[in-house]
Amino acid sequence: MKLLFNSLIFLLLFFQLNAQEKSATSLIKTPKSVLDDFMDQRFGMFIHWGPVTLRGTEIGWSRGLGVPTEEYDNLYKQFNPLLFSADAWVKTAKDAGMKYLTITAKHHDGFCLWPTKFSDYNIMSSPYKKDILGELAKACKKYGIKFCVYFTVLDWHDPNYPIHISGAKADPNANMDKFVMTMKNQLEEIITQYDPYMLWFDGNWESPWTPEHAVDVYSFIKKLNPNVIINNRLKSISTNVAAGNDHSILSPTAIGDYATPEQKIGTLNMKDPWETCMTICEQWAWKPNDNMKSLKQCLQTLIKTAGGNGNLLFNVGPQANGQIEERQVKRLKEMGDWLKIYGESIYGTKGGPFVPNETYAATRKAKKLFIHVFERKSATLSLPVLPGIKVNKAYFLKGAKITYTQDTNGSVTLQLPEQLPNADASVIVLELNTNAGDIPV
Ligand code: FHN
Repeated sequence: MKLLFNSLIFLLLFFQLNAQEKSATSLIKTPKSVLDDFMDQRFGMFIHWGPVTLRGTEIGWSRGLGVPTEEYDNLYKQFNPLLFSADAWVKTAKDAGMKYLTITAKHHDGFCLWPTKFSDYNIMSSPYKKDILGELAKACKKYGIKFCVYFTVLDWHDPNYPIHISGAKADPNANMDKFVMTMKNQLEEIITQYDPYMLWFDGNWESPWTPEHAVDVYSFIKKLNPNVIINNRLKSISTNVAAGNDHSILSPTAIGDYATPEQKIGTLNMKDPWETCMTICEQWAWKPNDNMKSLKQCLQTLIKTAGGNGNLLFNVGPQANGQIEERQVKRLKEMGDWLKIYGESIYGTKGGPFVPNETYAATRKAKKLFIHVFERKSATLSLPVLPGIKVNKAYFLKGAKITYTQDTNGSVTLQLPEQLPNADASVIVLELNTNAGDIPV
């Protein structure tokens, strides 16, 4: 009898999971041409911002854990970023060489940076009373930057979402159906009013959020705009167990277009699109005297990400007054200055064919192979074998010729000058006798 009961349970689970996967596989896919365009952009600005910047603690996570919940939930009454300028933020992104911008429209604390009709907990209830999303969308259009939106599927502030503080038990009086309805209404506002290029979902690891919700919301979005790009954080694996809910890979059961390794550079992957998200400092939201990455760290993160065939979504946390810290603006400008000279080796390239390492990372486009050299460990740099490939020319991008040898099995040895052209990352171009994209990884 017990065996019969267990087999019935197994069959029920099997058919339910099967139904989920079937419904997932029948979802409208983002056109490959749109995804290819996204991956060609290579570099975007991530922005985590909200009333919590008045405390300098982490957005969402410090609510009730560092900042008392009552105090946190009333910060919006003092939030008045009079120095906010969407043009200044977007110009900072453009000057950094960034091609898209992703703003936390709603993070886990539930505060909305646009005048949503479906929650009073929004920017119009603050003293500032201006539509942050609308201003940024307009400025992005003006400067040719693609406007993107971060949206959390967990909202510890909304009484209809069952978990009200990170780690707390689910509230039986909450109403998930109403919560998902509000989410869909808000996503419809965002998609129809601001036309985002990409939606960056987050927060899919808590138990109230199920794969069925993910399929439902994904399908809803695609009916509004089949071309909007969606990351893998509506549903990244077949269960929503937080532990090990690794977003770094695009699992077969994922719902969404690309993987999202966080605070680490993804591994070389020529099959599945991916985008590393990383902070320029340590905290996502602004923090006083936070440690900021050096220019070398920033550039090598971008280059190793591109070398892995991924994008970099690089995060700044603007201050409560609405300004991005001057030192962060300066660091991003330094990245942009490098990209002004060497951007050809990043934008519109493919990663590989070599696995990025501490000495170099490779990208490729047409018959060019770009070798980004991070440091001169010796007078020569030997590259892995390039079977059947002939190097016709070698030179520094925008610079001098390079002496090299290539032996019969195709391995290449470059002679490096005493002084490399750029202390953080020098770019060597190898012009090949064939399309570099065809070289097997
Ligand atoms: O909990 C969030 C965190 O605050 C931040 O938004 C990052 C950005 O990718 N995502 C979640 C942690 O994985």
